[in-house]
Amino acid sequence: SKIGVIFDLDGVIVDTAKYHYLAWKKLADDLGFEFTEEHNELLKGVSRVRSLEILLEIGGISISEEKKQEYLISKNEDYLGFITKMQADEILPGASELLDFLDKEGIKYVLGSASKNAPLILRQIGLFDRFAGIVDGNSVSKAKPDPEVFLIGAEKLSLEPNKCVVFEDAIAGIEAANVANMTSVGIGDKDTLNEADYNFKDLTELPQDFFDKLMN
Ligand code: B16
Ligand code: MG
Repeated sequence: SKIGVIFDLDGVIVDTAKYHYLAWKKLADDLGFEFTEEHNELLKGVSRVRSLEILLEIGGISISEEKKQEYLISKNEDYLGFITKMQADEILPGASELLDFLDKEGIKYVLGSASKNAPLILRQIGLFDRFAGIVDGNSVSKAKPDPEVFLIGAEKLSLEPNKCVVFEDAIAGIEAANVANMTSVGIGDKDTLNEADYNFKDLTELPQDFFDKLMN
């Protein structure tokens, strides 16, 4: 029977985590504490507001709501400085090939990302028009691991959740897909993403017949 695919953005289609890191690190520098790449792992798949809270916890800093709003704006401005320079050559290995394959097979796909900048990033890399729908940080009220983002994705695909296959690089995203009763595919470290139904190091590792058995 018919299936559909929901793609996470950061960590699956592009590596924007490195730009988030640079922008958050600048804020940490300004606030006078160290923010490492290891710390940055904690922010993957997490919303912008939650990311700031985690960052401030790491620095042991407590600030007013007003200051928080100010930092959220300045971090995003710095981040935009990086992503407005992104181009198609930043699409991660295997992603374009997979979209081509899905098009050929007539399998529809939507985006399911926590990022409010997702439409901009997809335009930068030339993939915006390929998706049957975009669900991003602007369209949800509850962040992953809440399944909301993927359940809206299923609606956009006009499919039942158990007919949806989610590609995710973050633990919170795999959790969200599992709670939604979807097939979860972990992209990245399989020990970290051990709750996923399937694991692949990256999208180039996906076997040709991967979708065949899911369609029965
Ligand atoms: P923004 P994804 C997530 O993207 C990132 O992994 C996460 O680090 C970021 O905080 C979040 O988007 C929000 O991004 O500040 O652009 O709204 O993995 O869900 O595609
Ligand atoms: Mg991600």
